[in-house]
Amino acid sequence: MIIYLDGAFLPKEEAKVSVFDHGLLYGDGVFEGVRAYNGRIFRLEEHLDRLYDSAKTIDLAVPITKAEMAEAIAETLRRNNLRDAYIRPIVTRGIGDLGLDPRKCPKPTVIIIAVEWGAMYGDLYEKGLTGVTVSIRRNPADALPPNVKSLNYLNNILAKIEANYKGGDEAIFFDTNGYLSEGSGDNIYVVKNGVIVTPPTLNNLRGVTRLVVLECAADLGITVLERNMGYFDLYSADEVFVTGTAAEVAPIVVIDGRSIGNGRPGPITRQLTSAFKTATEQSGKPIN
Ligand code: PXG
Repeated sequence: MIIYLDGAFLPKEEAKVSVFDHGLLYGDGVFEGVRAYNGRIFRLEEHLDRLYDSAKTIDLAVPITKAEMAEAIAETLRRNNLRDAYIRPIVTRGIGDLGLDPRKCPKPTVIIIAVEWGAMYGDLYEKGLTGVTVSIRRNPADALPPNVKSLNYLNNILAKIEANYKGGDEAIFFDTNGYLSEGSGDNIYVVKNGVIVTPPTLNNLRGVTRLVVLECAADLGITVLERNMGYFDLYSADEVFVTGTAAEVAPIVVIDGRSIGNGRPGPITRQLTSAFKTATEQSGKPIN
């Protein structure tokens, strides 16, 4: 496995970061999760825009341009002979001292990891996932905005731990106002009477998959509403599904022990799963 690290392509064993890197010491940095399907990088531009916007928000100057990052990602895939992959670009604050002041970190660290990747949930796409609402709230936008895809994912990890203990496949977050937010690593949607409803993106991550799925819904003539929702909307839904680069489009058929709709993946979720698959097959930036 070859890793990109600060302009060099290194074997995994040699790709090492300092213990003084603030990415490690403070979770000070940003990342992305990108997929390549059949030799093409899916929605790379949107992922890079979000990476650089996340960095801008935390006042981190990415030391290479978006075009250079795009080429480094493609080259990482080439050097690893990957055509279907999950790609993890990371930019950390870089090496500093044990204080948290980022002014002590002159040079951000840039890392790109790429691994072979198939479906995340395996046969669960057919069966559907179980979701559990968690007591821990999504971090509010006026604290650490969920739209910053930062290296500090403890909020999400705590939600995942709670879901693990409660025996669910995915954690479902509410925000500090009691509004439905998102999953631990995916955006959430409720289908009711043929209409898709999804939360606005202040209290969750503006997912790239979300963007694509909303385009697919428009193409299919399905109405999508963005509005705040609560427990009522979730438990009384006809269908619930989540979307993400890793999860793609995944049905949730049980939440907190209650069956959603008839307890099986619903027709709108299935249509979107299929439309999304077509999108991944028909678009993307060629690696070569
Ligand atoms: N919300 C959060 C909190 C995420 O981390 C999404 C939504 C979906 O965004 P995209 O752009 O991928 O459609 C994510 C995705 C995982 C994992 O293991 C997921 C993400 C990052 C790291 C790991 O499921 N991000």
